[in-house]
Amino acid sequence: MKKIMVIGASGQIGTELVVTLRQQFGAQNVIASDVKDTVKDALKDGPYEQLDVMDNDSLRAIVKKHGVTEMYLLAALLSATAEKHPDFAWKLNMEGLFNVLNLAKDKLIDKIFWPSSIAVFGSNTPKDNTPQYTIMEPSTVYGISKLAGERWCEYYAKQYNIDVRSIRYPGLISYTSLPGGGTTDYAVDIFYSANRGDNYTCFLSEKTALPMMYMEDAIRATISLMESPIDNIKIRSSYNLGGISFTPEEIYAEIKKSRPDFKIEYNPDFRQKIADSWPSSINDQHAQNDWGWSGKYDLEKLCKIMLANVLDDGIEVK
Ligand code: AKB
Repeated sequence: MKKIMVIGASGQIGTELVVTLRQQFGAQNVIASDVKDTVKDALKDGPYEQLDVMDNDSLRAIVKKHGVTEMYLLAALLSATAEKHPDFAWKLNMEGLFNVLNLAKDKLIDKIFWPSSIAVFGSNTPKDNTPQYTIMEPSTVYGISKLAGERWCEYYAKQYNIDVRSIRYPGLISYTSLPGGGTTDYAVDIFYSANRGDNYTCFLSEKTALPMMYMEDAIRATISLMESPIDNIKIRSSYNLGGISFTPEEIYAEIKKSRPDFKIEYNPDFRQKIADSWPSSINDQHAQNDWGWSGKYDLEKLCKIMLANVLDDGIEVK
């Protein structure tokens, strides 16, 4: 019997992932877990465990208590916040991963999902249609932790025969749960301003193209990767995932079609340097070939859904 645990369940990806996993595998078979002691409404229909993933003893006790077989580890500090707290970001991002990898090494769990990011690439990486295998050289704390994490995942997979699977997420766009501390967060924030009727001040410049993805595509990709037959998983570091690439200027133009009075100005801050070091678009041929990946959402579809739903109930779910 599959028992899934999601660590970082209150975050942007975690909330939607838990909801979808519970629909597919049953609410009682998906244990949501987060460092937060209050449980979000969206997570209240199944088990919840308050946990700091760096607390290895508690992690192991919870895994044994529920007989967890699969782990999705989402707890991490993202790019912008990690630059402000480099020591803590390294500690959380790496210790959390080792604690979970060692659960599989000690045969307490069978399978792991761990998210990597486009942040593993750096300014010497080819920017357009960035291939799976290329120059990496990340220049952010977050990117360094993700690249190191990828190497460790592959090492554990090869040395200890562990089934660990991973995706290099682009910027993720969703309305049920806010992102926090990322460089791509502008592409979510902008919809809140548009729907409130405020002007938006963008922290990236108008021409900064970045790979992005609507959350439903990201969740589908994640579960599809995890459910694929083991022989299909050829890459044990992390799979490139492309999504759609656009600039602030382009998303603004798309939003303006439905909100003609909406205004934007550009005031790039420290996050511009981070964005400049990342690819503009990603080649995900390996994900397509190995486990049949294909995305469904383009910029137009994404904007329509976001505008229809952001602030719809007047509540921002954090
Ligand atoms: C961030 O901006 O830090 C994240 C990411 C691309 O991994 N959204």
